Parts: sequence; structure tokens; C-alpha cells
Amino acid sequence: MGQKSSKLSPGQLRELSDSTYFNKKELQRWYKDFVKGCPNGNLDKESFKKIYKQFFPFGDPSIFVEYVFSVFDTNKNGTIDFQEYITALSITSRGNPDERLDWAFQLYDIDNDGVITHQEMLSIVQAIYKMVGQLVKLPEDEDTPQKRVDKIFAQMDLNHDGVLTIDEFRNGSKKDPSILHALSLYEKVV
Ligand SMILES: [Ca+2]
Ligand SMILES: [Ca+2]
Ligand SMILES: [Ca+2]
Repeated sequence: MGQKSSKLSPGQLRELSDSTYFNKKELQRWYKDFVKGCPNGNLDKESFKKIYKQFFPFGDPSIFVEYVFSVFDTNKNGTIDFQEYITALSITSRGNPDERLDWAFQLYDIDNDGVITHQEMLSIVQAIYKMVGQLVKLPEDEDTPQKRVDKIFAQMDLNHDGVLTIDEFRNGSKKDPSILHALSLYEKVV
């Protein structure tokens, strides 16, 4: 693959300004930066890790990045193209609360089967704790990933079946916005 043009075509622009919350001018600017960082138009996992590493120099974001990367990479081909990138950015930075929650749900629902298990949430929370390192002082009842996940499930798993559906997740997150922690961490990055 050769060097990509640093401008989006009129057709791509129209499509993306319809499907995201960015206007054409913003899209061109994002695209220019994207192509500067990824001259072949594809962001690979290693480059994605480097971006996170800049923001979390004292922690280890590598595991968290694996999970976030797979949410970005909607067609699961192992790289993030501009459309995937800007769509995720649009939802996480400008989406309405439900869109953001759905996005976060995808992050936690690692195997994509429509429910979040205790283990899935534990994996993500562990990855976040690893990434943040010792930067954040946590209250005593959530100072380990296990305690944090137990607390979240106690609040959210209304029918006590050990998994969270999208409805339980949505309702619970509205009561406890800190569940979107993963998302807000991500916002700092963009
Ligand atoms: Ca992809
Ligand atoms: Ca699942
Ligand atoms: Ca449940």
C-alpha cells in the first residue's frame, strides 16, 4: 500500500459527515492527522499501544489496548482504518449517553455474546488498574479489581443471574456513572 492522499474524497466526506457527529472541516483535520501518523491509512495495534503509553507512562496499558482495539476494529481485520477510527471517536466524544453506554458495553462484552459475565468485567477492570498504575487513590471497598467488580455486580445485576444484560448495564450506569470509567480514561487519550 502506498502513501494515502492527505484529503478525504468528496464522497467519503459526505458519508462520514452523515454517519458521525463531525462536520466536514473537522473530518478533514482528523484525517490529515490520521494519515500523518499512519501513512498507509491503517492504524495497527503497536501504534495504538504507543499512543496509550504516552498517556499512561507509569502504568502498563498493553492489555487494555487489546480490548479497546477490538472494539474500534469493527470489521475485525486486525487494523483500524480511518472510518473505524473516526466512528469510535465520534461516539465516545460526542455520542449521546445511550450510544456511549452501548460502546462501553461492547468493550466489557469481550466475547460479544450480548451479556457481560463477572469474568469479562474482571478482565477489563484488571486491565484498567494495570494501565492506571498507582496514579489513582481508590476507596477501600474497591481497591482491588475483584472488589470493584463485586461492587458493580451487586449494584447492577438486578436478577442475580451472574451476568449483565444491556438493560441492566444501562440502568446501573445511569445510577453509577463511574462504570464509564473505562470510557472516560479513553477520552483523555483523544
Ligand atoms: Ca478494521
Ligand atoms: Ca460476553
Ligand atoms: Ca442479570
